[in-house]
Amino acid sequence: MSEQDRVDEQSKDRSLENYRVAPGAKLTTDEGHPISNTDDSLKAGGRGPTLLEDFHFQQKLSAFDRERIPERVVHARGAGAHGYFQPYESMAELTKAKFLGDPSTKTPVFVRFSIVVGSRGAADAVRDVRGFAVKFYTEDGNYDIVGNNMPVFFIQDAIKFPDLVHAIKPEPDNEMPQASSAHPSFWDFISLIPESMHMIMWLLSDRALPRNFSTMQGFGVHTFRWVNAEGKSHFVKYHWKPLAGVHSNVFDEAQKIAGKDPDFQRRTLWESIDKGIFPEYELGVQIIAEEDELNFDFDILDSTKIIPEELVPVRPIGKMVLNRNPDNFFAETEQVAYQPSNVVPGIDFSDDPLLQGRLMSYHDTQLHRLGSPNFVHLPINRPVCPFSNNNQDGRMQMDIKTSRVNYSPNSLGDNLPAPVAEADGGFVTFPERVEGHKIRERSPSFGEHFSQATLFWNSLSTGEKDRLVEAAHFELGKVPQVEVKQRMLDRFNKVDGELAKRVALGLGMPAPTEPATPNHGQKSAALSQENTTKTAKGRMVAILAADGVDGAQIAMLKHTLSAMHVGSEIVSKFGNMIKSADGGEIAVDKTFLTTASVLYDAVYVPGGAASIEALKAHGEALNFIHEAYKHFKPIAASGEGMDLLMQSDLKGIDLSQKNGKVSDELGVVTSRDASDMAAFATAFIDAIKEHRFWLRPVPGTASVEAKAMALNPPASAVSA
Ligand code: HDE
Repeated sequence: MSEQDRVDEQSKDRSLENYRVAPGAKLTTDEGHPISNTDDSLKAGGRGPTLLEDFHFQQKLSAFDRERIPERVVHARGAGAHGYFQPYESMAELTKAKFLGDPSTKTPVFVRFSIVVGSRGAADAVRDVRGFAVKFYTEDGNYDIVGNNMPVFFIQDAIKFPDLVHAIKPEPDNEMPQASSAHPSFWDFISLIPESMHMIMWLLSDRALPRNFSTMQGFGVHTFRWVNAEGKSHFVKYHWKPLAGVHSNVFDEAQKIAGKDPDFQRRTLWESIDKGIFPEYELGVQIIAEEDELNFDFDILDSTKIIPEELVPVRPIGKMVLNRNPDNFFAETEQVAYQPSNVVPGIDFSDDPLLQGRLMSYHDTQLHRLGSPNFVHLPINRPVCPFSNNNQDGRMQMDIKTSRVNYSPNSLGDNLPAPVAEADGGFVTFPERVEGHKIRERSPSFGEHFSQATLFWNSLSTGEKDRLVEAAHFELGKVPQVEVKQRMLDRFNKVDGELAKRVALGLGMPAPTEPATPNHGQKSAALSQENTTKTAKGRMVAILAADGVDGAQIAMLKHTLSAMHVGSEIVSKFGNMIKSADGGEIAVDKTFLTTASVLYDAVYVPGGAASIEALKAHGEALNFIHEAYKHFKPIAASGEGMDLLMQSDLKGIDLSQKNGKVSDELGVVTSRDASDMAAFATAFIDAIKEHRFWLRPVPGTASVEAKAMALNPPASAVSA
């Protein structure tokens, strides 16, 4: 292929088909009138006024004027994907839900991932809770699990939700800050709501900075109910576990991603599906017998509590695969309407007061957002099974009903549509026995707020703890009011005394004088992300290169990477092509200007003396490697590539003595002697599987500061 052909090939838009409508499509009005000119409005003379009779102009502009619908009050920014769910085995023993009853059933799903606080145009990578909403299109109607990426919530009763959301959203006078909880009103509210403390630990942790949607867990949060064909009920909690492992960004990286590519998470979701690397999640359940409802030292109806996996193990029951991107963002991702009240026979609710409130709020919000009860029949919300009832008319009725019978009972239409008896599969609410006085109060069983926050803290690794403390320094550091910070320090002191001291240190405040609540010392392994699946699949590697690069080394590494479903891109100073040392040509995917280190999971520097000399001259290449190192990412270099690493300030790693075939020190994989590229590639893949190397002594990170503090604690860190 000639150079010109290559340039043409590269500049050709590979997704051109996506720009085309139906073959031979002709321009018409919405009513189908053929239109001869859509570029000039109808005027009285070339320089005259526009005429009112221009129906095409009117329709085009008035349709445009109405293109926006109210964004979601929360979870406004999201990204969707289609896929399917398939159970591993029949769950019929526990639920009569048909989509869980047969391992050969593949149920179509539409998933929407979201951030909570930011508006529709916010950046993806911000510190926030993520929504994880799944709509199953089952043969018994739609079932929605509208969950989050954290297993608990801030509040116990839905009546507090507007207060929480007002407090966390931008402040009302100046609408700042966007997509951030780091402002006074949020921390003021939180410092007055002790039940939020467990969730706050999750929000300050790495969980609030997921790397991608494909590497975050999902949780149903509430306790739900499953009912089997015999009418026996069990309580159930849902867990989505990503098969790509659970991974997060570090805060510095997340902030940079928010600027370099605000669409990072929706882009990686889209691109990985496009490339056939489908995000996969295992659905797991914790099953609790009805008789055990009251046998825990917390209330299973309290959404600020988890059920530790040591008490009730998570049983994997099936797999969800996301394998198709939406065709149209508005029609699908924006108009999809999830409702926790969408359940199928075999699934029911618990009395969790947070869930009970949601059962009303989502339907109400869809009526407002989408404007009519007929939102249910928009293509993305429409059930795939037949549906019929006597609901009538309303804005945008999408069906033309032909029967004159629109009431029940009726004799003229054989009393159809006929109610379905329970024995024939009709939904019947579980006949839970309920009694009580009408009171506005909270059960005493909802009264303990700190022990699971402590459990979470105890379960984190040293690095995870460091980053949580750093997050608290940042968040509370944005709060000028000393009394708010003081109240938060008192709360942290109820979680763990050391935690309170470390947070106080960063705020420059005295540690609480009250004795800390004694730490119960319990841990739960499932709460740390470090115990996650290790895989390289789906990761993206930047290959830094310039003219004179060793093309054979690149080819060899790329071969191994793609065999492991790891993507790679050539990053260089200028676009288009570079020449390899042997005279070949290599296409450049991105330049140092159009991409950044934070957008990759790992970096590779191939050999080639001229390439390395050129890269050394660009501060961008050194900065690229330095950032990857600072963000604990795998870095590899072969041959002369090592010389670039040696200039990149990789603190704590001495490469000068490494002259052999393969060495791996804290995720820096090198091979000065590049004769065994296969072994080198394998070592690099192993490093990529780890995702991050937290033990690197990176200056400026809390772990290094914590060590310094342990040696020489400043006076303010010591409680009186
Ligand atoms: Fe939501 N929530 N929420 N929420 N929520 C909404 O519904 C609400 C809560 C969650 O991708 C809204 O369609 C109340 C917990 C997700 O379209 C609204 C309460 C959990 C999504 C609403 C909660 C969630 C929403 C806004 C307190 C995890 C996005 C737009 C009881 C289990 C769904 C909309 C999507 C969206 C109300 C708390 C998850 C206003 C009243 C707990 C994933 O109806």
